[in-house]
Amino acid sequence: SSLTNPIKNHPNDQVFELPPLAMDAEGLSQDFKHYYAHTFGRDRDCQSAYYPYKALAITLRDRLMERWKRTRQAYDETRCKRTYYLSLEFLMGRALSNAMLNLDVGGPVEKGLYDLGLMLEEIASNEPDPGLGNGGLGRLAACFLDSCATLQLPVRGYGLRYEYGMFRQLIEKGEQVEEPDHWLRDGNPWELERPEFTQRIQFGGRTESYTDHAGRLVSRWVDTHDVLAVPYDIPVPGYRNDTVNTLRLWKAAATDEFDLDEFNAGSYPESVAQKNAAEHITMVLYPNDASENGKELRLRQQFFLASASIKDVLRDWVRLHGEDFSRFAELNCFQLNDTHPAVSVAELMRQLMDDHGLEWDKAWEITSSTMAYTNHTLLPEALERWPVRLFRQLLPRILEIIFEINARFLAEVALRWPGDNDRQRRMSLIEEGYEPQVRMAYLAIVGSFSVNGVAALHSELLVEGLFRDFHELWPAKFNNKTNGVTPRRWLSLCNPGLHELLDETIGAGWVCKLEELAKLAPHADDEAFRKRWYAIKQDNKQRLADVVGQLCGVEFPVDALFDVQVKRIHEYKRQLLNILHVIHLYNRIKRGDTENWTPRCVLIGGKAAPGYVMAKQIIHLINRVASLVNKDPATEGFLRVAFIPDYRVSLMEVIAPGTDLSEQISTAGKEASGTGNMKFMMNGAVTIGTLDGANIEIRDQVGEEHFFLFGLTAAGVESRRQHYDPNGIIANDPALLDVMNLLESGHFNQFEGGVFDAVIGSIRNPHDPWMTAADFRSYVEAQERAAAAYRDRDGWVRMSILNAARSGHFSSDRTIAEYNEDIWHLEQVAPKP
Ligand code: B1H
Repeated sequence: SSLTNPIKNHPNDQVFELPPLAMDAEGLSQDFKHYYAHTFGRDRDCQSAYYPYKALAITLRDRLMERWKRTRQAYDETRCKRTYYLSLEFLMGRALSNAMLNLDVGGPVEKGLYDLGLMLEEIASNEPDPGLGNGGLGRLAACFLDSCATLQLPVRGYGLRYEYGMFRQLIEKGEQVEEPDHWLRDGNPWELERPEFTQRIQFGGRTESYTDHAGRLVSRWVDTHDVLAVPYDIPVPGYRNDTVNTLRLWKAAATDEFDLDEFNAGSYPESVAQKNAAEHITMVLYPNDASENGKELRLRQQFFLASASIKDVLRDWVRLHGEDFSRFAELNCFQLNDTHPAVSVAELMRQLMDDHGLEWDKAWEITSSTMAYTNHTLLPEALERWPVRLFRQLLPRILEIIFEINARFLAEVALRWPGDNDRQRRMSLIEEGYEPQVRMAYLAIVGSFSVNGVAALHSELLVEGLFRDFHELWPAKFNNKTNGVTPRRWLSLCNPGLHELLDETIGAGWVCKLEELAKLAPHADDEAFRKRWYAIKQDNKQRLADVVGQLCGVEFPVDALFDVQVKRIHEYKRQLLNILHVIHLYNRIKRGDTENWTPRCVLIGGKAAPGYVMAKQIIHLINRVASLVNKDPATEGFLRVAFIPDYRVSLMEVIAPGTDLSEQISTAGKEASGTGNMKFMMNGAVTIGTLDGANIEIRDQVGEEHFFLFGLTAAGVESRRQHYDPNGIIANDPALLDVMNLLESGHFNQFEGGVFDAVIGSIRNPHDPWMTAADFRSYVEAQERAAAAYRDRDGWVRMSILNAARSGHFSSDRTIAEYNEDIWHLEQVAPKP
């Protein structure tokens, strides 16, 4: 198409040199009016709130655009080393306020709009919240891109431009209902289509061997059904530093070729309609968090991302360095966000050999020194395995390469442990059996020079358990990178009240040097400071209470303890334990056991994967408990419970600042890290939690006296398994017995016989992997300590201040600095002024 035709008469670059755009209120509002009236052709009669948003977005995008080009030029001209963050998910959240913060134009924009009689906040609320991710893993990718741009590291994100992101969650009669999220319907002002960088991706077909011009017998992939990959670039601005990095998202498009046989048979419409199938690849995000589903379309998505991104990188390499790949590994690194893009290992081999003529050893040398893999979970249900049969059908050339990698790898294992056939079987990239499978995590480990977990405990458990054999073979490959979150979105943007107090108290340096929050600690002893801290928290709680009122129809009084658990719904995260505690509190109220009571508002939110029946039942139960508790007059002034629908990034921006008590109560050893725990801590919430994931490091930082710890340790969980007796525990704990009796009496499902049998039954199951009953007693006691602590306002506010003060370690700037120091080795590159 003309979009992809190369230009012959290249205009002089100076033609496109433009003076910098105005950053003051007047200049910004001038542009805003121009886009609103001239570009979008709206006037005061337009009733849609969307156009003012769009005009403002384009106004800001122009300012990013200038800096974007200078950043690209700086990277090109310095020939610097680069890293590519490959991920099936990027949960970016809203871009507008982030762009304003990073460009430092918040004040002028607000004033410019105000002078036009417009309210910035109302306009900004019209931006859809792009949900191109499930949860922690996708949001981590977004925080990482933010930190890379802020640290001026040449890192580019590669992902998929899903037409439909994470489903919208409605609650009907207490149950989750999914609605498609067509987030692109009104266009996306933040993306820039780049059809000139379209790539052609192969699927299907077969391999054949032939003799190349050098007389070597080689393999090639033929008779393929190709799909085009069209890139859309999203700007990723750094914090006030003129760097704008790129997130490149691929959209699938049909080629303009016809199936000639069908065409000639006269089935023209059928032949055109077939093109549709190609475009399905990037239609929808798979809504599973921490579990795989093994669908063919998902493998297509994975290969589509891997192939398009690697082709893009190699084309750029050839543009700058020609066909000489000898320095490629020195100047490039791919970071694999879990095993979802792990097929990249084989695909880079394929492109180096089949498209660029390298021999195996050279290609392997390059591949295995450019790939790095991050593992995000130990849960067996999340470990990706693809049937060999599916690979053979969809990616025959890739399968050939995986077999060859495996043969060479197993030879290495045999050399190190001669005759240890069991070990070879354990470590093989292919799991044998009725339906042989490719183990994607093993492919990622064998093909990478670095393998990391996402919190200290998680990384330890990886090398002691799942990856033990590989650790024995290559101990130096394995490392830890404890997760972090960006303080720009998760403090500066979402908590303006606290932001202002911090600037005034310790200066503005904390935004990029979050360790400086430590300077807050002495102020915890200052009564006047505590008063201001408390006032800000109460304002934020009111803001949250307003949202809960609107979305749940439940009134949250702000003098109560706000107790919050928001995250994907999963058995291992134990929302069920939370609700057992709520029922226990309800029982206490009913029996009049309310002396020295701390009023409490419990908020729970999160999506269940649509096919995860148990998770959906848990949501149903939470809603039933909430409505019963809230409408019982006995609970007035003591307890309120709400389930907040459609939990997402923009809601967390209101929830984290308004929370007193952060629930991080997973079964120890199961939550790889958690990142919500860090967002709460930064905003001055105190954690009630188990010794799991990054909770352990949070507690180390803040001190045990400022953290409500409960529950078995990871080792304790494993040793208890053999003789776990939940029924004995229930029988011997009157409080838990009361809770179970109320649940089992059908009190929460009158006229809906049996709907909660599976959830309730799981608690009594001696094989319950999540051991909910085992931790109940200790959880209730920790909750009692938290409630008592909250009654001592000064003590609580001190604790809140110290939590924020010691959260500096959990900035993703620290995490990314470690990735760079230990894995990427990138130089900082600043754009020229
Ligand atoms: C995490 C996932 C995940 N771990 C499969 N694994 C998916 C697995 O679509 N899929 O197939 C999607 C997501 N997500 C989370 O990663 C961990 O559970 C958190 O503990 C961790 O904080 C987060 C970021 O490292």
